[in-house]
Amino acid sequence: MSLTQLIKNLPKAELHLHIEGSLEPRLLWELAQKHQVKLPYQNVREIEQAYQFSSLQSFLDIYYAGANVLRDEDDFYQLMWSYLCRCREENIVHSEIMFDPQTHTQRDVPFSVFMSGFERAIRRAEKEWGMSVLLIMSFLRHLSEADAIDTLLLAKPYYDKIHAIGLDSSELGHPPEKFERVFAKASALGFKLVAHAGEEGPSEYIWQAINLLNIDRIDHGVRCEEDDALLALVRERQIPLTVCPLSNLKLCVVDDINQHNILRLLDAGLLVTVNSDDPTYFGGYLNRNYEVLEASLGMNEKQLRELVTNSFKASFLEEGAKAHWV
Ligand code: ES4
Ligand code: ZN
Repeated sequence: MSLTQLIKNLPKAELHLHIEGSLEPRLLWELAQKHQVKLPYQNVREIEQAYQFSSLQSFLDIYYAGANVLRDEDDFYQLMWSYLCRCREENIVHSEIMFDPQTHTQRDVPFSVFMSGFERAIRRAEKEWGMSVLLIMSFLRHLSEADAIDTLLLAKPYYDKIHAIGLDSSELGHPPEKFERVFAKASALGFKLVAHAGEEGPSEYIWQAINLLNIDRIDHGVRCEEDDALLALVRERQIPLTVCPLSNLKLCVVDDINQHNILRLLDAGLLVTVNSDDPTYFGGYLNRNYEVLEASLGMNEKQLRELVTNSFKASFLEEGAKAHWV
């Protein structure tokens, strides 16, 4: 069997996926028509052509503009349902999905609207093909910690639907230490913790995420290689890294995919995983991210199997459920 076929056939988990980043240009276009939202694009092709970025910020500007077409319960249902159907096609049996409540509450779209849309799609996928999903509520780090605390309070009626807390958006200038108190509160409430760190930000932000936020997993984290002591710690503690190769390429975190360090980190014994981040914006869902590793870095079958096993090991599934996959 070819490696491409094996990539498709192996049951996989995805641990780093922003649901707002799975909005397809076609759905974006249809929802803009439905709600009469004015877009700076004349058709779906122009939306696709706008997906050219040179930095995290240039991407985020388009990502937040795109999310503005999500208005009612059914919009959030369609968004989640499309991604879950894609999971079925790609043999992603478990996904830990991030959503950004502040992107919606800031526009006066309340928790009740997006949570019910998400839940309706998730329940259907669980029932129809046994898909397993956990939700990660992510705070926008360019906003204040007080805003994150307010958001944590607003989410109270939905705590049983949320498994973990995350931290995303513009990294530079917004270090993890800014969110120490809200992460401590979330931990006391029993949530697992993750944070984006060491994507565009320096390795110091990874130290802070580990030492000040007490995270269970790092999103991206590829810049841990710049600090030997940090690299050793991440390896010893087996702190998982959710790496997103096509995202790193599109946002110019690496100049060339041939230079990506994911297989080097894997071979050095770190618990690294492959993920798609914002698949419609970065040019590929999960399987495409694995395929790129084969095509550009010469990933072999052993490395592929390790990465896939890691995706379950690093998940927040209970040990019994994990044991089924690893
Ligand atoms: C994101 Cl790639 C990335 N980094 C930080 N925040 C994000 N939100 C959505 N995608
Ligand atoms: Zn991300």
